[in-house]
This record gives sequence, structure tokens and C-alpha cells, in this order.
Amino acid sequence: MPTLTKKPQTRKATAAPAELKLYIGGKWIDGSHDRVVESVNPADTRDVVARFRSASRADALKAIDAAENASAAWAKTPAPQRGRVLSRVAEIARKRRDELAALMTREEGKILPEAKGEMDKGITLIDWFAGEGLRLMGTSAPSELAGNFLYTIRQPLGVASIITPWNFPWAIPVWKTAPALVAGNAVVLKAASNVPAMAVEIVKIFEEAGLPPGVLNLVLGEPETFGDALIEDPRLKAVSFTGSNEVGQRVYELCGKRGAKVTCEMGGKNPTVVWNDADLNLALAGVMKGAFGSTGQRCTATSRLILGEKIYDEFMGLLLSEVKKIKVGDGMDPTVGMGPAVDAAQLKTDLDYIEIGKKEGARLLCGGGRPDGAQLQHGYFVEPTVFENVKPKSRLWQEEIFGPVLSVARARTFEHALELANDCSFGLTAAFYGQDLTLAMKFVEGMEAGMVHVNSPTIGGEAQVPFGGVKGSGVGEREMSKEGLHFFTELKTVFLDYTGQRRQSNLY
Ligand code: UN1
Repeated sequence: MPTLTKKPQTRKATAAPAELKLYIGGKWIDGSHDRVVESVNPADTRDVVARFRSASRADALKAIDAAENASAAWAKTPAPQRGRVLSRVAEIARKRRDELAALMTREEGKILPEAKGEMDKGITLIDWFAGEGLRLMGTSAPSELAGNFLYTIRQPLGVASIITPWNFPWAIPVWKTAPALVAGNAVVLKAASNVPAMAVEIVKIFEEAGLPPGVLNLVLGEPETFGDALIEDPRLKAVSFTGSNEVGQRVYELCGKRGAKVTCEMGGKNPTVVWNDADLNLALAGVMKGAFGSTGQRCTATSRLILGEKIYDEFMGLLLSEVKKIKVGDGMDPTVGMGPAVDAAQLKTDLDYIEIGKKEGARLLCGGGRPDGAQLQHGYFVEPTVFENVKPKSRLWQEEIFGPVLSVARARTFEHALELANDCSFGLTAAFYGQDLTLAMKFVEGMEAGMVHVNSPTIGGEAQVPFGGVKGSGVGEREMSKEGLHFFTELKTVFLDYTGQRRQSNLY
């Protein structure tokens, strides 16, 4: 392995960096690219969590070869048996939940309770998809003709490529991988380079659960080290991507050109409307969680707040006093309410947008920079930040930041609130807080979003219902639930004529 520039002394005793490998065809192998990538603890960058040698283009192609070779036998394995492998995955993950949550906090930075919540969510998703092994059903239909049987079956696609981001290092890889596998596909997983240790643990769990070699392969590295191999290779029948709009757009175009199935789950700029008759304490809790939970680093984060005029001052008073109470720091400390930005690039984006907001004339009410404190000097910390008087056409109102920056606007009427909420190129999720059922239902109907919450925050999802957005937030099939499973299948319609009736009929 090429030598790395030595880091300054490491802080207190932390685990030595894990030396990670790629997983191809059931074997752990070193990446063959020269580039060595390190993942560091974003709360203290002297703590190196893991390092690995990047995959090269040849490694990525090898992973596709391995998946291709394993896919036929896996496709023939009865779906209930495939589901049972997932049940074992869930069982192992349940046992390792706290240990993996701690790894997640160390590598990604979210506070420990959030990491535990993410573990639980991922496990529930695996449980759900494990059960789908028993329910991979088609439908039957009455035929126009006597003695005919019409039905559909769901078959695997072959090899799927799964490309996942860093902000949910456990839940997103499993919520894509589990349906792909139970549907009978082989998978090449490419996890984000700044959370590789978690990706390796995920694959180890599938290995321990008895998944045959080659059915799940792991490639680590920056796309520039292996190019577009995991999007463009014609053997990849489906590509499932979660990440930025910029990359998602490209994935969509490349897959569209060659006719591959594609689902891209991209950004959000999710509004919460707190209407004049809302339970303000309930709304406050939802906005706090939505805007500052996970350091605002979720596509479902609440980044736009629209307040009814009558409660504006009262709600802002409550909000600012809560925001000022948030303790920023290392997510392993139980008194900390918000962890760091994930890396230097995200921290810079957050700080840049704060400057943009100021230049655009929005009024900064709290936060707006890096927090003080000796123990925070080695991490990518940013203060929870609130702006008011944010103009609807401004960049602060329109663009995804992916950080703890909340923009607030005032609405004169309910219609104005809905118009402000919809005036955005994204459409992932939205929330409405209020008691008036008619207004709540008008919001549900009129909101251009894939998911709408009434009296609950914009974040989250549940395994059994579809997850995804409209407008710039997503293309392709929804994730989770039946829809998430169906994406990884090909539907075949079967015309079974057991009496020869079709020969004489004029049916087209
Ligand atoms: C959640 O809000 O719990 O990347 C899930 C994201 C989304 C997942 C959000 N795909 O933030």
C-alpha cells in the first residue's frame, strides 16, 4: 500500500484504523487503484476510522462479472429461501445494533440515539423484505375466453447496481439491497467513500447470514477511480441511486440512453407550514427534529418554515429559545443534541450558504458560523442557524443545503402558505401543523410532494409505505414497500390457453 502523509498525533486511545477491502465474488480483496482513501471521525478528524485502496475500473468490472456469474443460481433459489437469508441478516443486525450504532456515530457523526434509531429502521426494513420472499406474488385475471388462464409473474432482472450516500450509512444500503436480493437479483453495491467501515460491516452480515458468494459485491472508491462502470455497463439491468441532484441527473441520463431501469432519490427542500390554529408545542418539537436532527443532513430535513401571521412572533420566540439550547459536539456524548457536518466539503457548503443568505438580505437570527470551544476545534462543527425574511426566489429558499440551516417566511393566508410551500423545484416531503381538518386536507391535496405529514415532522418513513418524491426530488419507482420491491422485478404476463380457444377467436 502506498505510504500516506502522517497525521498529527492521534487523540485519546481510539481504535486503530480498520484496513478495509472490497468484496468481490465472495472474497475480500484490496482495491487495485493507487488512491488510498481514509474515513475520519467528523467530530475529531485526528481519529482515523478506516482506510482502503480505491477500486479501479477493472475491479468494478470484476464485481459485475462476479454478480453476473452468481445471478442465475440465486434467481433459481426459491424466493422464501432468499427471504430466510434476510431474516438471518436481521437477526445478526439486532445482536450487533449498539456496536454498529457506535461505529456509525464515529464514522458519520450523527448523535448516538439517531444512529440507534437508524439501526432499528434498517432492521425493520430487512424484516419487511424478508417476508416479501413469501409474498412475491403476481396476479391472475379472468380471460375473455373460456378455458384460458391469465396471470402475471415477477422475475428477477439479473444484476443491479446500488449506489448509496453517506448520510444513512446503514439504512439506505439495506433498504435497497434487501429488496434487490429477495427479488432474486445479484448486486454490486457502491457505498459512499466517507462511510466505508459501515459498508464493510453490512456486507459481513450478509456473508455471515449465508448469502452465496458473488450475490452481493462491494466496491469502494470515488467514481473517478472507476468511471461510470457501475452505471453504464449493459449487464446492469437496474441502477438504484440515492444522492445529489447533480449526480442523479447524470445517472438518469446514462441509464435512460441504454434503457436500464433506474430509480434516483435525490434532494429536498422540505417545507413545514405551522398554521395559526396549530398546537405550537407539537409543531415546535417537529420543526426542531426536522431541521436540526442529523445536523440537517437528510433529504427529508425541514429546511423551509412557513408560519401563519398570527402566531409568527410567538412561534419564533419559542423556536429561537430552543435552537439556542442545542449543544453541538461529539455524538457519543449523551448531552450533545447535534453532531458535526460529515466532512470539510459539507461544512464549507453550510458556511457558504450562510454567507449567501446574508448577501441576499435574509435576516440571521441565530447561529451563522462555527461554534467556539476547545473540544470542537478538531471537528466539522457548525451552529444551528435560523434566517427570517427569506425571499421566495432567493437561493436560500430554493436550494438544498443539507445542513442545519432553517429559512423562515410569513404567510398571510392559507393559500399563500401553500403557494410558498410549492414554490420550489424539489418535492420530496412536506408537513402541515394545524387543527382545521379542511385546511389539512387541502394541504394534502395541493402539496406537490411525494410524502405529506400532518402534525408530524417532514422526516422519516416506514418500511410498509412508499418513500420518494416528485419534481426535482426523484425519478423512477418509489422505494421501500411493495413499490420498492417491484422496481427490482420484471413483470411477465402469461396467456395460458388450455383448450385451444384462442385459435378460433377474433380477440386481439
Ligand atoms: C429519513 O428521513 O428517515 O438521503 C430518511 C436521505 C433519504 C432518507 C431519509 N434518502 O436523507
